[in-house]
Amino acid sequence: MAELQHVGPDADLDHVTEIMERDGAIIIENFADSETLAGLWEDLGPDLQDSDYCEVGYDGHRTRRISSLFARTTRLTPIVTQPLYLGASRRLIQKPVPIWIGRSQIEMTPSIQISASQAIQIDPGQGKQPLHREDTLYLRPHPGPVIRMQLMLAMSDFTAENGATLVIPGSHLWDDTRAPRYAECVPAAMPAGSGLIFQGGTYHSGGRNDTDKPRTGLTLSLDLGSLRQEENQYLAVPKEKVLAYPEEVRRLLGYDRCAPGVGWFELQDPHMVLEHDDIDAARAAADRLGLNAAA
Ligand SMILES: O=C(O)CCC(=O)C(=O)O
Ligand SMILES: [Fe+2]
Repeated sequence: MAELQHVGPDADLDHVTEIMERDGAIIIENFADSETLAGLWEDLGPDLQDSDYCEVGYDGHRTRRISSLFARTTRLTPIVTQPLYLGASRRLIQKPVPIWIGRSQIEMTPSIQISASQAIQIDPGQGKQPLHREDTLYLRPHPGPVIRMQLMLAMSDFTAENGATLVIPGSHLWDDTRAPRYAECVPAAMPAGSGLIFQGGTYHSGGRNDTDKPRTGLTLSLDLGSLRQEENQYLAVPKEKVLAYPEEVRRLLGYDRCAPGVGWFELQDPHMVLEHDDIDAARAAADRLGLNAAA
């Protein structure tokens, strides 16, 4: 049975990208520092505690889930911009595409965006989740281009006994006729603060918790910028919360255009709505910066 490779946060991006291409998954140890992790517990722990068990069996009747994470905490910048996660995601998703505009052939590189966010607490007694692919959501054939990169950050230790995410290494390369089986899974056992990164096409599921303590993870997805975001970030994160993040994260939250032009507002770069109160000011600022030519 293939094992999941573990690397440290200083691993070489080429090396991590090669493993992601081969195995479809990797564990980055010390993904989050202890201060960030403690802050996430402070902001999200009480909300998780107050939430009810999920109603849908697939989500887990002994599982608590909270979403809209970018509104519940402002501490996700080092998580979503972690260089190996964002770096490998950019390399695998943002492949240049040759296009013709009239008689000129040019290459355009799509953007990347945050798609969904959840904290997931699997309580004692929760059974295994059905195996699935995250990118099934977009009903694309497999194998195919990488359109999603998922992160599962261990907020508590993940073990084979307490419901560590189950992963089938290499399954991102399978076609759609092959069914996933639990016998092929390996548990993403990792200490709190580690991050499991996996491709959207990699089969995985939540594991069974046979212990007497909950297992808590935080999951985020980065998707190809021209797809609709799984979680509606414009509804999930109020503008004042978006403004608490740096421009790189605001753009990842969807205030950006994907080349050649998906996501514009008033023919403008939508990030302008975060900088100016009215569209005329945004238009003037965009003109000054020459941004309108670059749709
Ligand atoms: O909680 C986990 O380990 C995985 C959950 C999952 O894959 C999902 O809900 O899509
Ligand atoms: Fe999943």
